[in-house]
Amino acid sequence: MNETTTQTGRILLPDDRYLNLDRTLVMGILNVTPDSFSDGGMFFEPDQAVQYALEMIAQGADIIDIGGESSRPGSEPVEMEEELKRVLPVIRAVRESTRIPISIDTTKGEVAREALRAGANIINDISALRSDPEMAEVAATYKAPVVLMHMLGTPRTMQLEPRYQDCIKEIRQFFSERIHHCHNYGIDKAQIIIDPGIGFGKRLEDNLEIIRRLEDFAMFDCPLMLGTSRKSFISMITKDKQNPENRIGGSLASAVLAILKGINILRVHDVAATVEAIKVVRAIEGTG
Ligand code: PT1
Repeated sequence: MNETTTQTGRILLPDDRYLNLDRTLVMGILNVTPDSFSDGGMFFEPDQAVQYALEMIAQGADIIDIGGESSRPGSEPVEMEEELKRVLPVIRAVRESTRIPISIDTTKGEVAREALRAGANIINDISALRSDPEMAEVAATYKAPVVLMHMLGTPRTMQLEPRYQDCIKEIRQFFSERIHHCHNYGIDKAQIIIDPGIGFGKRLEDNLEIIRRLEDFAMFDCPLMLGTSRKSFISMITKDKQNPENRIGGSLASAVLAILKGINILRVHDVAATVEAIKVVRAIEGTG
């Protein structure tokens, strides 16, 4: 379909369903963190969270990404008990009312395990299985697809002084090493999604180069995911005075570039707008 980036085929879920990769999939963000009112909403009440998930599904979301630990620049880690308390009721409630594939955004093996038991289907680990030595085992045991995201440092410190000799090359080496790690734990190559980690220990120029050169991650034959939605690099360009609500146009521009390059999964706040963009791009390309 596209001559550039990514994978066709499918991602197999633990319940034997699959995600078809013949078009760009939209992952809607459902944050259950106290600092998230401007970043996907503040959804502590399971009822409200389900409501919001259903809205995103109605707008065409293919996956709902549920996370209880913020990973924005400067954010502090959350205790496991607190994280479990935030995400489990929401996962259960979303699963009770829909069959939508759910990803759990966590770096903790125990949180991933409990989330999968509660009805989640995919592990989204911003540390790419480095934070918790048990995470690979959990993924292998449950045969859950895993998102391996690149991050330089930790959320608390990652934006203090990020530096690369060659950003793309270093991220590629990182993916090679992490895919090898997965292989050692018996995680099937077809279950691995890679994500270069926009905003995670990256300067503006690094973020832009990653999006410009998404094709350079096609060599792994893994589905490629990207999260640019409402991130601060957009404000650095548009000078929108750091108001995330003003980042929608910039977010959509970056999404369209990624769609043109054949990105497999986009992680976004603005599901309706992104789904429309995908449809229009496909129509223009003659693939819709
Ligand atoms: C992402 C992602 C994620 N982003 C995956 N998971 C966040 N796989 C959480 C900023 O610069 O891109 N991929 N989970 C959110 N993290 C950030 C990072 C939010 C940076 C905001 C910024 O504003």
